[in-house]
Amino acid sequence: MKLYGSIASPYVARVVMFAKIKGVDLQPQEAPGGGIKSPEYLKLNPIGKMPTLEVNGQGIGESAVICDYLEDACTQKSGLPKDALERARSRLVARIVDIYISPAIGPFFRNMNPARRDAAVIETAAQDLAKAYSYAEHAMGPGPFCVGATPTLGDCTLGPTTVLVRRILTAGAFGLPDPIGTPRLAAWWKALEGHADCSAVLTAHTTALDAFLKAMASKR
Ligand SMILES: N[C@@H](CCC(=O)N[C@@H](CS)C(=O)NCC(=O)O)C(=O)O
Repeated sequence: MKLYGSIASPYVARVVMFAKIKGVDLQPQEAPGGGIKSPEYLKLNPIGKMPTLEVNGQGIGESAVICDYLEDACTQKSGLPKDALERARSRLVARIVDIYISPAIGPFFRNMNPARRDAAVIETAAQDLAKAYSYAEHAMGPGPFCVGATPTLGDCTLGPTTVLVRRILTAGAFGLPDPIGTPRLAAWWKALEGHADCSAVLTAHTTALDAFLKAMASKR
């Protein structure tokens, strides 16, 4: 089993963290052919995005599906809560990240340059993002993690995305309010940072993301 992509990507970091809480050490490596647009990589994953998991020569794309695969294939330790309703909550947090939080981040990336920034677009995206975080908070169960006393899929999905939001939109050029400003989300973040496996992945993700942002800024 090989995972392709960079830990700077929140989607790759999600898979690495999910594998880790399941007791599977899955370190991302450079895409075959030297990049995610190479013919070798596109053969495994024609979407041309990271991550891709290679299993027996076959490629599995999309981080959510890779996590599903790991949950099905690596059964020694589950990455989801035991109770069905709690499992649904954990999955719901992950889904909210994919269909509400991540799309609200896109406009910020397209408006990084202050000189060419569309203020109305940013205003709408900021409102969408705040709403999306309130949906995630509503989906959470009793904590301190998304659901219960140990990290599960929801944490692995929301965690790296929150690093990105805090790095670029809160501490970065946009000055948005901290997405973890409510007591429940602040307690969730503290739990994540205090968990050895989660915090190791968050640190690796943050370091790689900072290097990526620095390289991007020097190109502008
Ligand atoms: N829905 C995909 C999104 C993956 C994604 O957007 N990855 C970005 C890196 S953060 C990427 O590969 N971008 C390259 C591109 O779009 O060309 C997933 O969950 O895996």
